[in-house]
Amino acid sequence: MKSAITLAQVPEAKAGPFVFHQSLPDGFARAEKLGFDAVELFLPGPEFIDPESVKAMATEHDLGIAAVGTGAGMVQHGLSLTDPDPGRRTEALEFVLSMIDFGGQLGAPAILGSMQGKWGGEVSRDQSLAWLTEALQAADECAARHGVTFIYEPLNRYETNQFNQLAPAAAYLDQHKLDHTVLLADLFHMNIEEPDLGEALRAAGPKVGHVHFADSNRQAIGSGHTEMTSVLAALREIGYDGYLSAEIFPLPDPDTAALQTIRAFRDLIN
Ligand code: LER
Ligand code: MN
Repeated sequence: MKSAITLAQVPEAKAGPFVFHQSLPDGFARAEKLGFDAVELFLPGPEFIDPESVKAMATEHDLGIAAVGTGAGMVQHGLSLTDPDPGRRTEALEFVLSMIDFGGQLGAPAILGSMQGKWGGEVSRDQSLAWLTEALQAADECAARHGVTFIYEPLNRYETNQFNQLAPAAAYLDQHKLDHTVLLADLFHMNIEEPDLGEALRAAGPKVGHVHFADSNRQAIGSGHTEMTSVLAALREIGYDGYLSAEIFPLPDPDTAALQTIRAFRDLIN
């Protein structure tokens, strides 16, 4: 397993669960100094920076790009793949596909989190799932063309009502033959939704393609009450060899949160 830390460049996400909000060169330098393997990027969109410049920073600092988020489409533009307005759905899908293209040029997968939206009001669960499936099929194909995966993230009940747990999401991906789409096991969301974190990881097995490494309070591992030994045992059991990426609040400050994360990672991995 490999370590990663989040770098965000979205002003609307200043209060969100991302560690470094400094400039990208500064964030890459801090990640390298602390010994992380990679960074996960949360950017306003694909025009924010040329992928070649990101590649140059990654090479300079000997860091991988673990993944790129798509949540700016929601936090900056209010876009959702399950919006009742067809024009807004198209805009949302174009944004997601453009981030898959961006990540693809870096060999990195894109993540679908908040832009999956939710159903309710005039939109039935079936209708919403049909729209989500259509979008995921396009995203799955686009990721496959780039030779990367697409990452779907079940979120806790306060953020979505599409999928809140790993096992039903894994069955749904299978049912729709979304073979290039993997699941994001965000330990913070799982702490709210899964009766047993280890069991949930074992149930999703090979579908687990990315992990958000966060304690129960969404702070650095060691700050809350999530029991990590059994989580690591389950990840090892399913043969997980991807990233443990710290999508956490920068508390008490970004450097301390990052340092605590890398120490926890090393303690757990060794
Ligand atoms: C995104 O990775 C995530 O976990 C969401 O909670 C962000 O809204
Ligand atoms: Mn997450």
